[in-house]
Order: sequence, then structure tokens, then C-alpha cells
Amino acid sequence: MSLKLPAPVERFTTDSDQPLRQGAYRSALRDERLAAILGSSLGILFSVCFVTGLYSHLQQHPLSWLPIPARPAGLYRLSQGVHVVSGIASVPVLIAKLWLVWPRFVSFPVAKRASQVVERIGLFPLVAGGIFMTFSGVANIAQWYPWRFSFTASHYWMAWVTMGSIVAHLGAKWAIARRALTRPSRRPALADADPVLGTTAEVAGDGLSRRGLLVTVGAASGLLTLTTIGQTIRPLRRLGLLAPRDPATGPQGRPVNRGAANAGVVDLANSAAYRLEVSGRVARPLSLTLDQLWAIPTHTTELPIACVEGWSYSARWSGVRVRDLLAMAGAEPDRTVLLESLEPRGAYRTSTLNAGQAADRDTLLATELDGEPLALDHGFPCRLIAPNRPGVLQTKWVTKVVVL
Ligand SMILES: Nc1nc2c(c(=O)[nH]1)N[C@H]1C(S)=C(S)[C@@H](COP(=O)(O)O)O[C@H]1N2
Ligand SMILES: [Mo]
Repeated sequence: MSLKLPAPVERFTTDSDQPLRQGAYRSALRDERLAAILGSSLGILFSVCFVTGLYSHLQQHPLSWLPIPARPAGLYRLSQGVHVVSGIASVPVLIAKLWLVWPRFVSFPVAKRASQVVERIGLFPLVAGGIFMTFSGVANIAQWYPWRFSFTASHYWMAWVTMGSIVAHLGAKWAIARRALTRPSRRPALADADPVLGTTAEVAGDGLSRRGLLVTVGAASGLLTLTTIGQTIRPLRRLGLLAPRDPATGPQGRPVNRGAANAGVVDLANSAAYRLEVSGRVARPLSLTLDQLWAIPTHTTELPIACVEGWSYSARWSGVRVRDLLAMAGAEPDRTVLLESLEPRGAYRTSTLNAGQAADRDTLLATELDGEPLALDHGFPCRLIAPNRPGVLQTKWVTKVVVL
């Protein structure tokens, strides 16, 4: 059977029957089904990214009535890995989706009905939010901060705006998307040609087919994932061409975030005046010299450092259990514990352990990494290492333990 090609269509009639400017909308790829497939993929990726991002936010800004449990030990590592992977993988999908719907933004007249005006306005936070979230996230992973505002605050609040507009968009497009996704994908006869442009690309023969475009987008997402996931999955580290971190490069074969020199702690950490102090709500405040710290029985455990930026490594740590230290000082039970670093300033100089985290058998002030004395850049004389915790809360160069 030979199909007659349809004449180029200049009208866009999906759900907002407005004529487009001449020639603004030529590619037959730009059809409903493709928009629905890309849109739902993006919706799934963004939702996964949102949930894991929310978890990361709660870890760093805990709610008193929702204490973060210390177990499972590797949960944060998994969750943050998924967060960064889903964010990176969404970039090609977002680009394809924007390219696909772009003619809508430049179509004229802007809108006929009030409902369309509202829908158009609603697209602004959706598009701006999607672009902002992926751009700021990727820039953060690359440790590039081309803005003046706080990354964490803006990334967090824009996530709500973006998710809110996704939900609204989904509500507006539900019926269309459903129809487009459930319609069997076959070569359409001219009679039941695609409502957007007459027929699909397979019929129109307009360069890249719909399937070809989807395969390209999927491959781009997969490739981006594969070339960055090596920063956290060690066997894949050779593939990590785009990964900002190599999990095996750094002092003691481990990457470092903010070394001792940058943190301004070299002299303090090496000083004979160093003490580990345990104070606050304790019966016997402690002030331990290095020798006294080393004399306390140690515990060894395998735990990950999982940076919010998505890279991570698992290592064997030995050190004093925080709960043993608290018992030595006669601390009141079930208390929040504040840890302070030698680092004189900056957001990372303190972190807190909730009661459950402080009491965990694997919550240590580590003095050894993989059986060797802890390197200065990894937090010598001692650093916190605890299960299910973002890297940013694994405070290095600890000098004070305060029972609150
Ligand atoms: N005092 C202090 N502790 C810190 C940091 C810091 O800048 N200062 N960086 C944190 C971050 S963001 C991470 S990911 C881990 C990295 O640990 P590492 O450098 O030993 O790999 O240390 C954490 N502990
Ligand atoms: Mo980090």
C-alpha cells in the first residue's frame, strides 16, 4: 500500500486550537504522543529527584518530631546517588521536551480563552523551575557557583514551585496524555491521522523518526548517567569521564572535600595543645590529650562517606564510639549531641547527632581510615563517622563534644 504524504500542516490543534505562525511548527516529530512520553518520563524523573531531595533536606534540617534514624546505614548514600542520577538523566529529556513544545510559547495569538491564559501563566514556573533545578543541581555537582544566592535554599524552594507546577500541569494534561499514551502506536492511515500534524514522522518521512528521537534522548540520558555514576560505584570509575570525583583519588586513596589547608586547621590539628573535650550535660567533663584519646578502646566499622554532590566511597573506620565517650563523661541519657570542629568558621564546622544517632554502635570519632592513622585532610586527629548520614554532617577535625 502506498501512502500519499499529507500536505504540510500549519495548524496546531491539540488542545488549544490556535493557529501558529507560518512555518513555526514544521517537524512531524512534534506530536502529542511524543510530548506525552517525554512529559511522563520527565515527571517520573523529577518526582524521584524531589523525594530523594526532600530526604536530603530533612537530613540537613531535621524536624524535632521526625528524627532521622541511624539505620539502614547506607540509605543516604543510595538516596543521594539516586537523586543526582535522576537529576542528571533528566537533562536530555528536559531539552527534548522544551524543544518539542517550544512553538507553543511563540504561537500567536497568545490565548483565546481565559483558561488558556491561566494555563500559559502556569507554564512559566514549570519551565523556569525545571531549567533552574537541573542547572543549579548540575552546577553544584561540578562545584561551580555562578550565582550569589544560597544554593541549598534556592534549590529547595524552587523544588516545591517546580513540583507544584508539575502537579498542576499533569491535572491540565491528564486526559490528553492518557489518550496519547494508550493509543496504539501504528502507522496511521490518513483517515485517522495524528490530530496534531496529520501523521507521525514514520509516514511523513521527516528526518528523525519519533522512535529515533526517543532512542537518542534515552541514550543521552544513559550515557550521562554512566559517565558520572563512576564517582560512586567504584567498579565503574573508569567510565566516569564526566564525574567531578574519582572515588579512589586523594589522601589514603579517598577523595577529600575541603582539605585541612583550605579549612585553616593545619596548625591547630598538629598542635600539642589539641584536646578533645566532652562537656555540656555531663557529670564529669573530659579534656583528653591525643594519647588519652588513643588509649580508649576502639571499634571498627565499614561506613560510607556520601557527599550531597552525589559522589561517595565506603571505607573501614576505627575509633572511639561516641556512646562510650558519653558514658565516660557520665552524660545524661537520650540527649542531642553537638560536635564542633577545629575549623574556625564556615557552615560545616558543627553538626548534631540526635539521641538515636549518638547511641548507635557504629557512631564513631574515627582516628583510623582503612587501618592507617587518619590523614590530616580526612579529619586528623579525629572525625565523626556515623551511619545513614550526608557527608556534610560527618564533621572533620572534631575538638568538642557537647551534650545538649
Ligand atoms: N570540619 C569540616 N568537616 C567536614 C567538611 C568541612 O568542610 N569541614 N566537609 C564535609 C563534606 S561536604 C564531606 S562530603 C566530607 C568529606 O570527607 P572527606 O574529605 O574525608 O572525604 O567531610 C565533611 N566534613
Ligand atoms: Mo560533601
